[in-house]
Amino acid sequence: MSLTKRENELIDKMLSGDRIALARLITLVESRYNSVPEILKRINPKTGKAYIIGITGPPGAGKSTLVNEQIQSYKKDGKKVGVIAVDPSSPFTGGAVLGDRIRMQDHALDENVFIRSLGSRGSHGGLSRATKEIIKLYDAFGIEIIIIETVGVGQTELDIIKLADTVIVVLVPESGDVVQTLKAGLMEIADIFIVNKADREGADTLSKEIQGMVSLSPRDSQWDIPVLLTSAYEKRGIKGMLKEINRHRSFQIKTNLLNKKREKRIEEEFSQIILEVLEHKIHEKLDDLEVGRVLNMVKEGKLDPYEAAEQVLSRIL
Ligand SMILES: Nc1nc2c(ncn2[C@@H]2O[C@H](COP(=O)(O)OP(=O)(O)O)[C@@H](O)[C@H]2O)c(=O)[nH]1
Ligand SMILES: [Mg+2]
Repeated sequence: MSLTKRENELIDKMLSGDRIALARLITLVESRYNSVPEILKRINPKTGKAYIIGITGPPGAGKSTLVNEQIQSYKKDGKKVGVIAVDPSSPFTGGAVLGDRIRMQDHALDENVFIRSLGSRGSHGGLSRATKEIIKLYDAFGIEIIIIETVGVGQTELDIIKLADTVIVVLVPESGDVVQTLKAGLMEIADIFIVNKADREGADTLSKEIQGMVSLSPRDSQWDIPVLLTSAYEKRGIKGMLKEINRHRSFQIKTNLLNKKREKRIEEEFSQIILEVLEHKIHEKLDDLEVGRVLNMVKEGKLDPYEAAEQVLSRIL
């Protein structure tokens, strides 16, 4: 399938710096539009330059507030920055998505700042896929720093390590038992720990606890995971955070870790593309092969499922 003239024009516009074209393409990607693979294929040569920062932690930890401060700072340096806020909380109950939008709207009219919130609704095959694709669009657009904010528990939170070059885990004094939090897998993914809301009681203790865990945990690189105290609210500790992000970036360049991470990502992407194409082709064939008829025979007990699957597969492969 090739792109239509209109689709090609939209991509041309985006590549020449048109923000509206970028927003349209993101919408297409989010809606799992048919031409997405072709779009990504066309923009691929323009990608690979952006630095990707992941920021994760419990809801309410102050991630968006911290991201806001980061944006301000990158803006001052004249850098283009793109944010993807992956927020699975429903807009009907949580209000966090709306909150993010309102606060980040300070930058909405800024030429060099782009913000997109992603809900989990209708995400077919996970948030990470749409996130990955939006990263590519941002990257091709010429955005130098991409920040992904994820919230919640489980896979989305941990998946960030596959996408981000630097992972920041934000905790707060009230996030409860530190051991529990770290058991959730956050220990393994953090390149930088932040204890936010340092203006509140308990921040020092938490920071020491994390420090203790960090020093005990086995490490496979020479990177010393910093534990930083910030108060996003009072704009304290922001410079330190940015400095550590830069230090981590330099460390990874010096030790070739950044290249290794990117190669790994390409590897995963490559096998994912193959699997997707195969899956698609198999589904097409299955429709042709009257699988329903074979399935009915299994249901009626005339054929066992293994034999049935073998029969069908032998006609595909
Ligand atoms: N006291 C205090 N409140 C903060 C700080 N950072 C953020 N907040 C507040 O915590 C709430 C949640 O912040 P938000 O950035 O939306 O958290 P997120 O869910 O992690 O993105 C908001 O009301 C913020 O104003 C901080 O350093 N200190
Ligand atoms: Mg948020």
